Amino acid sequence: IPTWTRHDKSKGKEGKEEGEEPKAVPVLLSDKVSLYKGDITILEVDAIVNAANSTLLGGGGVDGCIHKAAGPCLYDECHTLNGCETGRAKITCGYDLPAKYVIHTVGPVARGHVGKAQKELLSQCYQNSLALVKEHGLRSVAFPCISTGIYGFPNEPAAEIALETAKTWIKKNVNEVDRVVFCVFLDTDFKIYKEKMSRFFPQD
Ligand code: AR6
Repeated sequence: IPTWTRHDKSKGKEGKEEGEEPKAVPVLLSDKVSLYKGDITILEVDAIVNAANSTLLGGGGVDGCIHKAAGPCLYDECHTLNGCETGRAKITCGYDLPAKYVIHTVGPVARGHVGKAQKELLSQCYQNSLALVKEHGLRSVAFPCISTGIYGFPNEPAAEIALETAKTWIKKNVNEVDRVVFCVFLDTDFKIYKEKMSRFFPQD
C-alpha cells in the first residue's frame, strides 16, 4: 500500500460508502502540480521562489521583478541574510506581494554548458526550496525557471531537473504540500513544460 493516500472522490462527499471506512487509494501526483504562464509576482501562494544571486541584494530578471513588486522592505530583510550559496535557499517575508513569503535560491551559472555539478546544484535549488516550504508549514509554492535566463542554463535539461526533483520530493512528502506551481514566462518554456509535465505527472 502506498504511503500517500487520499479519499476516493468517486465515492461521494466523504470519499466512502455508507458505514464504510475511507479507502486508501494512491494520490495522483498530478493533482498537486500546476503549470502557469506569466508573472510570478501576482500569484497568491504561500511562497514564490526567487532566482536570486549569491548577494541576495537584487538584480535583473525575475529577481528584479520580485523586489520591485515586494517593495523596499524585502531588500532590507535580504540585507540581513549574509548572502546565499549556489544551490542553497533562504526565506523572507513577501511584504507587498500577494505571496506570504519569498524563498530566495541561487541557481548555477551555466552559460550554455551543463556539467554534472551544475545539474546537481540546480536540483539542490528545488530541493532546498521545498525543504523550506515543509519546515515553515507552507502549503503552496511557485517556482520560476531557475537559472534559465541570465545564468544561461539550457531550458530543456533545466525543466527535466525541475520536474524530476519536484516529483521525487512530492512523492516523499505528499502530505506536506498542496500545490507546486511551475511558473514559466517564455513560450519556449511553456511548450517544454506542457509536454514534459504529462510525462512526469501522468493523470492516471
Ligand atoms: N515572473 C516569472 N518568471 C520570470 C519573470 C517574472 N516576472 N521575469 C523573468 N522570468 P532570470 P537566472 C523568467 O534571468 O537565470 C538576476 O539578475 C525568465 O524568463 O531571472 O537564475 C539575479 O539577480 C527565465 O525563464 O534568473 C541573478 O544575478 C527565469 O525567470 C541572475 O539574474 C529565470 O531567469 C539569475 O539568473
